[in-house]
Amino acid sequence: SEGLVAAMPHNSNKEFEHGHANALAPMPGTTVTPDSDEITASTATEQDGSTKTGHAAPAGSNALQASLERVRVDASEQALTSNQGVAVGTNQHSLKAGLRGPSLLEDFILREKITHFDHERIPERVVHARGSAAHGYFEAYDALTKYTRAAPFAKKGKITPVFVRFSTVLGERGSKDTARDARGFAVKFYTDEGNWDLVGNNIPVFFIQDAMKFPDLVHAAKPEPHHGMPQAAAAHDTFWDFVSLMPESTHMLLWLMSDRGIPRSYRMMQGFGVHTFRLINKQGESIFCKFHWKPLMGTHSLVWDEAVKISGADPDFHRRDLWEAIESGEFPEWELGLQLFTEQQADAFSFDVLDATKLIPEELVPLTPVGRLVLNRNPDNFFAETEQVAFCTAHIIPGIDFSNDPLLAGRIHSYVDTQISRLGGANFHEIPINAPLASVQNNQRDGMHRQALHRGRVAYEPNSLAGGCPFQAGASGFASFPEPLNADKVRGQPEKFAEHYAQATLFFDSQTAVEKEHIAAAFRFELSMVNVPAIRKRMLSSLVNVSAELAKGVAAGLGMDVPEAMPRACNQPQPPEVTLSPALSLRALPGQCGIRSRKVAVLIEDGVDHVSLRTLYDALLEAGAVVHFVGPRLGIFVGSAGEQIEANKSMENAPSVLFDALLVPDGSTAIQALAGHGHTMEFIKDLFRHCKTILALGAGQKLLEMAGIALSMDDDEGVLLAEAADAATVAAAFIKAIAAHRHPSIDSTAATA
Ligand code: HDE
Repeated sequence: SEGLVAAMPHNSNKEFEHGHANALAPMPGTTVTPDSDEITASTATEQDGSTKTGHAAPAGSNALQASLERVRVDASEQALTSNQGVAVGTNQHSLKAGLRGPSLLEDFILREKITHFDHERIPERVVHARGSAAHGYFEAYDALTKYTRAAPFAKKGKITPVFVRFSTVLGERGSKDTARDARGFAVKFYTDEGNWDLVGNNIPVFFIQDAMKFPDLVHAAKPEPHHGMPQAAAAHDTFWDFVSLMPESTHMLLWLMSDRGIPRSYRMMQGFGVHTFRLINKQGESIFCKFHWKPLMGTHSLVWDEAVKISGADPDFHRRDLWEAIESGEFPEWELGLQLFTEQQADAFSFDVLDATKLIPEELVPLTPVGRLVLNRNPDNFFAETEQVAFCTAHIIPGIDFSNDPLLAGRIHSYVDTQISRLGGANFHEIPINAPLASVQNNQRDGMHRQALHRGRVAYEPNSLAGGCPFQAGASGFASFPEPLNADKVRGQPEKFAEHYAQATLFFDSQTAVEKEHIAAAFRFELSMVNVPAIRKRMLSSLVNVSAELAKGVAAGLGMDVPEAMPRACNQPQPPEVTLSPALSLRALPGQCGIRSRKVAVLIEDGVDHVSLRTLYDALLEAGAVVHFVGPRLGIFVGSAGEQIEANKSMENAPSVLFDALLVPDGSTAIQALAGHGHTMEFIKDLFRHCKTILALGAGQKLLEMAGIALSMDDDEGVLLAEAADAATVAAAFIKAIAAHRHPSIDSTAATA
């Protein structure tokens, strides 16, 4: 009979990476077809529509692909050459005076190769060093011209190419993906009016209110400077010393200690622009705005024990997840929602909208959905694209403007500045991944690594020799909102900035019981890694202001008494408008994506019942899941009626933390054999402990019993039991249970397990 193998679908957009012959050809433009009338801008000096950096992409193809296509390199059927294009005869031996003689200085081929190698590394990002990225597009649901003249929102259905990079914050470039940390969510829109970078995080607030404190925050959070530890972790003295002395960080700490700090996948996180921005329409009218990305797959997280184990089993967990999903045609998608509010509304809020440690509850200003973001193509080259992409908050376009958020002000400077040292000079905008699709014309010249060949003798304005070109765009160019200002020059902050706890309390109170437990457990773990007792105590005294319940829980876990509350900077804050916000709880936002791309492990051994397995396998594939056959070793196993089943994973190379669900098949010989392997019990127990869905068929139920799982739990939605004959009927329940992500009824053990 036909053998069972794990199905590995692939992304037809990337066919050439799966052995397609014409590897150099650009991929078809069907996924992103920019409006041809909107990307036709040519330049004053060149009318030839070439695809040089900064020039218009040919209409009707994927604009972003076309702009990168000119730099794509493919070596198939090519000879090896030096950097000067000289064919290299042998790549094995250096040039020597005699076979046993000294190597010769004239060996330019060796020297070029080694010299280039010596300079392969560039500085990593100061923060957000570790990241993963993908190409895609943004599609506007409708024209948003009432509020903004920004190009991506110009009309219904408008497509704008994007490049999106997700990242951790604290770890170095090679650190693990599943650290407890905030995640970066940076989107570069290649609009036809220039590049717009929306450089956000998966948490809607930040630690500090003023850019002045950013270097202090990062120095405190990064590995301690004397011994360089810990890597990719905030669980150490200097971080907690700093934040316990900076009560404004409390709200962000609550988010970070919640399960949001350990996302299941980049595809399952929200994104936030964090700061208040302005939208400006053609008439020059402005409205305040906050940007929110919501994943279609729902927002899901790991549990701590799982995150710790994944970091050992697969430090690239999130990178691999994103890559594999896109490669298999499961294109992740987010909806962009805006919170739009007027200056008058803002003035009346109990908090200041210029304070990045505060969010605007969705109950106060609901989200207006305006478009969707789809990621549908992996980069060709990690370094050229993911590493060299330069996101800068200063990159905004007509129709969007900054607010006076003092944290944002520092960012507007910092990002451009940091690229200059990271990417080696002021021309980083010419690196293909950073080059706008819109035409670039100005009188800036020269600098390291200049690519553009500016023609003519004019590099100044005003001029008459070049007919005044490039000319000022006037009303169609970027214009800042003319906000009237009449103020003293001071170092200080607005009064409402002094209130630090109301929204931390709102966040905590809005969580479900399980989420609250996880927050307390995370604080307990982090503070248990702090060696100086006074720091722990200070942090606890701050938590008393958030919630007595939380402070009590954390203190008990540390074997400490609850201290006095930390004195507040603001004793009579304005009462908050919202005291409960379900949108802040992960459990309140169900996914809509079923089980597409979810990973299901099937334990196999010789003697498994093939018939029932095939039924479930087909049902799972039909529902879009990725099924892996996990054996005590790789290779072929033989089913009870002689069928062949190939294990593509082993319990050794793929422990159960890497899967979303488990199917234990029927077949008493197989179950007996599985019971004899060292990894089996751990595999099952971890899945159970992490509250994921398990289905055991027939004899497979025995294995659960041996792993200490009480079969009386069979009415629990997370552990399903059935006879092999009922495989077809139980399939739907299994799929529904996997879609629930985790099962709260057994969840409370997870954080502490
Ligand atoms: Fe960043 N941040 N940041 N940040 N940030 C950087 O820029 C900075 C802040 C964020 O995938 C750096 O290119 C300052 C908030 C992301 O390439 C640097 C301040 C938010 C990324 C920098 C902040 C972010 C960065 C390091 C306070 C969420 C990665 C390398 C005033 C809204 C982008 C680089 C990518 C990266 C400075 C605070 C998000 C040093 C000075 C708030 C997603 O310029």
